[in-house]
Amino acid sequence: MNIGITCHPVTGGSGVVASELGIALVERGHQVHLISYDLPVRVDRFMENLFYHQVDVAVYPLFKYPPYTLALSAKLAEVAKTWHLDLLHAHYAIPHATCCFLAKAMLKDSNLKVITTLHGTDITLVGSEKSFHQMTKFSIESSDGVTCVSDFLRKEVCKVFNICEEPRVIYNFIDIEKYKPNGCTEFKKKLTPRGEKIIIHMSNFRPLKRIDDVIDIFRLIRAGIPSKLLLIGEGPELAVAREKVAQYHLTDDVVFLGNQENVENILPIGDLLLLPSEHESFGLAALEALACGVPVIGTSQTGIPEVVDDGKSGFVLPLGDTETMASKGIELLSNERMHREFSEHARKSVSERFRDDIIVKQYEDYYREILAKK
Ligand code: GMT
Repeated sequence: MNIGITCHPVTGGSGVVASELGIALVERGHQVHLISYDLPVRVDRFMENLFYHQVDVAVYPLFKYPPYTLALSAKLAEVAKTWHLDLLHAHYAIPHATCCFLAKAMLKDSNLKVITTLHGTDITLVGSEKSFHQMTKFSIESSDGVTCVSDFLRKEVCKVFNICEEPRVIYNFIDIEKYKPNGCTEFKKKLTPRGEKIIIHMSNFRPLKRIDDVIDIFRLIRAGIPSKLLLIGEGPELAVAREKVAQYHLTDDVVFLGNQENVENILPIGDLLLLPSEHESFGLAALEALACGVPVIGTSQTGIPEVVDDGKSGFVLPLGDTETMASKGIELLSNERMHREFSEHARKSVSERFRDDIIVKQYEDYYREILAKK
């Protein structure tokens, strides 16, 4: 198939999924065209059938805001026509599903299909906002096919937009050869000279990630068991985190790593990942940690319970219950046998349910199903 993919190219789960899907599809013999304003994250090598088309927005004094969505729509139509694309795959509803709809409308007589993958905040935050609600609903309903990255998100789409039949759940996926446990590295030895435990949080540091909770949980765990906290990522809450770490006198035990390209080299040194989010449709960070054999503590009112097996590969607990999260963390970190069992189960369940070859095939099958529709 000839496939066009458009996504938010910056660091963030939806961009990661979009580009890794593009690469995996090329490896399976398809031709993929990535279309965005920047090269999407994790596209780190040349591949013969992987193309990147940059969207440039013309500046004109009349435009207070550069019309990126119009430029993207025009580029999508141009690429679809020139390269005879079979379908456009939009990741994240706004603005991508809308732009794909426009591109298709511009190519009146083509058989081009549009598939939209909903990732989470496009529904739970952006799409729920009044000013975007109608446009998001319209764009989802105008797509030829719609997928959600979890059943939790599918139910949200039903609740928020009253679109209940259409979306197909296709989970996010992982390359288990890249994300794997690799024992104790030099970095770990240096970081934990007294054999402290390593706790990790990885996100884009937005308010919904509840960084305050991460630090509270860590403070309580550290009081019971010597440990260090590694914070991976950047975002608006980072300054708040630094302040709180200083206020609790935790500076020596918290390491701010910023954005990291190759998290598969860092995650395996962790003993536990914390993801106490308020909203989380899936939790790609949790999946990446589990594949590395790192148990996860996350929140129950999200899609995380579909990824983390409660009591087997981690714990899913109510939002804001930092005390229970900390006590479960201490229980896990102080019981070697329990930790080993959780770690083994994490790796096993991820490879059985979220391995890239299993999930990418589901996308291929779904593409074919949509292409076969009149
Ligand atoms: O987590 C974020 O804020 C980034 C966001 C995105 O769109 O890039 O992530 C969403 O999509 C990821 C990939 O499907 C999911 O793993 C995340 O759970 C989801 N984030 C939220 O629902 C908050």
